[in-house]
Amino acid sequence: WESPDGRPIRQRLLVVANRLPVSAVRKDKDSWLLEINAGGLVSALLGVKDFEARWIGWAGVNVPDEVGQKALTKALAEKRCIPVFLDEEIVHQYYNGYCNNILWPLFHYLGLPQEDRLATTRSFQSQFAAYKKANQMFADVVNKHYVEGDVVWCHDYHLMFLPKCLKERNSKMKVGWFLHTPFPSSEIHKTLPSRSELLNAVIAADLVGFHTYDYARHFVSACTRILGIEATPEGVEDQGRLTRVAAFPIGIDSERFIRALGVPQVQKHMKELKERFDGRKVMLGVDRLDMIKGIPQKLLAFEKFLEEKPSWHDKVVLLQIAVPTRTDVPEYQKLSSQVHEIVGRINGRFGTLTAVPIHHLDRSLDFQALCALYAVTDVALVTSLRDGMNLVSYEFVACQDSKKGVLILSEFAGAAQSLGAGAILVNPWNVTEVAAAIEQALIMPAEEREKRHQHNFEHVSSHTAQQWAEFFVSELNDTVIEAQERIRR
Ligand code: ADQ
Repeated sequence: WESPDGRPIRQRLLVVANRLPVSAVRKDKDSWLLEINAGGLVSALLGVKDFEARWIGWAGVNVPDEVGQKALTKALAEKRCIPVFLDEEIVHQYYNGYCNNILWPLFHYLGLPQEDRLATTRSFQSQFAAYKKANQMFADVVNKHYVEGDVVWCHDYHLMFLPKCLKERNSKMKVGWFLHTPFPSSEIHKTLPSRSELLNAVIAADLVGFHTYDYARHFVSACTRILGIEATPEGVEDQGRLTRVAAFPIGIDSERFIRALGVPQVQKHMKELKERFDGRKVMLGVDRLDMIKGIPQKLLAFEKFLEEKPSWHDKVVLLQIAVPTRTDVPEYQKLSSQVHEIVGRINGRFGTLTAVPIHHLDRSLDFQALCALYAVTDVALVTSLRDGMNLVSYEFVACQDSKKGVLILSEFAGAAQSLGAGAILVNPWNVTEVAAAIEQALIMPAEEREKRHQHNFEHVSSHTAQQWAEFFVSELNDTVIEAQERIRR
């Protein structure tokens, strides 16, 4: 194996995630249009030194025919991606059902869905069966492409069963698993009907990683309390076999954001935004439209601030960019209506004929527009009710080196543990506290802003996505070597 620049490759890295980092659009029977979704994870993994990464995952489209599957596989191979084909029923039960309707809300402390709690457990059981089946399908693809010595890195709550499927077939495979969401308190995890099976499947991995030490601690507690196995200083031990459990806080490719600010198109955007909002302080929210992001709570806090501080009415604007997700799910449709209703009410109450206090956009922004927005913002508002890390807070900090704006950050986002000293930390459920934080941020003296920003900027630029990935992979290698040495002793 050689890297694209001809260097010899020590090891191959198989990255297994539910979704491949590409969008695939079918052009005709046997041709596809592919676009790589540039994001933190992609650039982190592409940049991992001495490894060649391949992705294995679902392309996000249903391809029922063999001709289409063959053509897509071939096109993806050029992007170093390998598809797992899931049919509509599996996607419905595994992805929409077990992953997004059960695990996602549970891991964010929103509980299990009512109907599953009350009604028969039939739908829960069939969704869990589909989850296991889908994980086995991912394992089959990994096994097909695995070469001895490869490192296999499984990602997120969609693939908690995968480590077990892989190790059952090949106990020597180096398997790591990383969770991008929080891992909740063991008291929450305990409510899940398949609690033990899932934990047992995860600890089949050699290394299990989380964004924060707290999530790792919750996971270890769940293992000791639910499975009755031993906690050790390194992780958990079951019948003499150690699974290492540790925190690996993710970062971003900060250089990519900093570089973008120098691009003429971005500077043009910035100039337009500055002119558009001249004389007003700009506050910004960038979130996926998801209950965990606390968008209604953020809007209520802003409303309270405007209610209590009338002198600010025409001096501040909140730009809330919320990309819709899971739009076919009734709970998400309800959230969207609720957000629109609150925005309408606030703009009706505090707007004038020429200006409104909130600009709410229901869509994604391209990278350059996003960087320009981050750069002209005075105060960023991240009020997640729970969030594994929250990369928006990192991206904002990366783009603020000249403005030195203020970050208001939920204490329930993983990022609070790394950016807490520079941000104003808030409890997003406490609307009065967030309203007070908005005022504190808007009037903060330049010297304090600079000090806080410096703290955060140093963190964001020195804890990058690439380092995160390299650290995880090297720890996985070391963990396996240590385990082999222990066995030999
Ligand atoms: P997400 O829940 O997606 O990720 P986050 O970490 O904030 O949350 O990342 C969102 C990404 O989407 C950011 O890169 C942001 O720029 C982009 N984005 C969001 N809204 C956008 C918009 N309107 N237009 C354009 N881009 C937008 C999950 C977990 C997080 C964890 C990450 C990484 O829920 O807690 O930090 O994975 O592990």
